[in-house]
Amino acid sequence: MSAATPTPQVAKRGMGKIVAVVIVIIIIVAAAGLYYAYYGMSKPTTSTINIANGTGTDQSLNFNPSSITVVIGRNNTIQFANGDSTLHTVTFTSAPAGVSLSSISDSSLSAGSSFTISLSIAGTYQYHCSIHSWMKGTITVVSGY
Ligand SMILES: [Cu+2]
Repeated sequence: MSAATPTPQVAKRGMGKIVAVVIVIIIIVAAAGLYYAYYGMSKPTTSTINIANGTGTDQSLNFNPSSITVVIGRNNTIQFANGDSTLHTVTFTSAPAGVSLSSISDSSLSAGSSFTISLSIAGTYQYHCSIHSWMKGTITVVSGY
């Protein structure tokens, strides 16, 4: 009679350890999920529009990409990077109501330099380089999901 008593207690201690391990695993998975939700998906990133070397003389080249869609709060900070050996401009010709075209344009983007804008009003933006007539681009800004 008395010898049978210890067996259930040992089994209970074993279960307690398994439950503890499962809880720790759940906490680790939840923490990893939160980490990726915050840093992996929500962290805003910059969209880059490149001007490749030679764009100022080769009419088959253009702003790259010449057409992009960005999402407010996610990637609506846009950097224009002049990788060419000559001066370009980023001159906006149309934008949604309330946006000042001159405030988002750069009339003198020198070789090797870049400039950055943030477009926070949804709509279609069109721009070109005032020096090279074949250089034209469109940016579509949409609301975050
Ligand atoms: Cu140009």
